[in-house]
Amino acid sequence: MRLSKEQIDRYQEDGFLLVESALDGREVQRLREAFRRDCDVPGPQRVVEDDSDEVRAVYASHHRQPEFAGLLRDPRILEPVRQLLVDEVYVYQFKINAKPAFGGERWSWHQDYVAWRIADALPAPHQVTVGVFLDDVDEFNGPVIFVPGSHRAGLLREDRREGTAKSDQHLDPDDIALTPRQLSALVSEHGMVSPKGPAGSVVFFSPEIVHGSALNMSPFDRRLLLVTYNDAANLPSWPGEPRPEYVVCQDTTPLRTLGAPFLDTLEGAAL
Ligand code: HL5
Ligand code: SIN
Ligand code: MN
Repeated sequence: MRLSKEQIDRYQEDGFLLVESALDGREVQRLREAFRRDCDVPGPQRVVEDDSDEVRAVYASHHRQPEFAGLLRDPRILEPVRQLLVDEVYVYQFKINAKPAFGGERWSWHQDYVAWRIADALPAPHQVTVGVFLDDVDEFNGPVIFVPGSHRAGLLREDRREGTAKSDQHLDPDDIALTPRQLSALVSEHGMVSPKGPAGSVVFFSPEIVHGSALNMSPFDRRLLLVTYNDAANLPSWPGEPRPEYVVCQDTTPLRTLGAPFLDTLEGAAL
């Protein structure tokens, strides 16, 4: 899949771009099964909600489940990323936010690049994140809300909240949340948009765009897979120990695109 010039222009203008139904139902089914398996793997990569033992997020599933390892090299995902960013990219971070029915909590308003600058001294915001809808997303199950154009507002916060961090390793958006005053100003200028669509839809977004999402009180899960690609010439320059491999991938070898959709490649390999 190649993006048109119009789609690229829209991404540059708005800071995000939705492509509906990029993956089909069978593919989504396989990704859900892989996620279910991965939720049973104990370890620090599995993050639970504050007030329950429901899974909030799982990191680095592509290291354990071949479906995800394939998906991130799928031409429908990796080719657009190269068009939007640069030819040589690798996966910086991979996570799945579970947001289950009747309990998935909110994700506070934030800019992703703020986290990566603080935690990894990532030199520049040369990333693209791809969100893959593992469920139908509507206004009820806690869609991600973007402030279109806010990726051009610069870095809106430089530090993380002291003393109340949920984890030593990953940052929760709560740790770098923007203030109500900042949000009000941005939203009065730009408004808000929440891309919705069937499972298998894909949203590309900028590391600087302001985004967040409300809790899910609907009877429908909203599992969202998020792959962040980084420019291979923009490596973290943190002077100390890097964060663990599950939060920030250390393999910075530029990725090669698969010649076919990921399931074909997976099934071909199994023959
Ligand atoms: N959890 C990420 C990290 O790198 C940061 C968040 O949505 C991305 C803010 O620790
Ligand atoms: C969410 O899952 O709603 C939050 C996504 C993100 O912060 O990237
Ligand atoms: Mn985010």
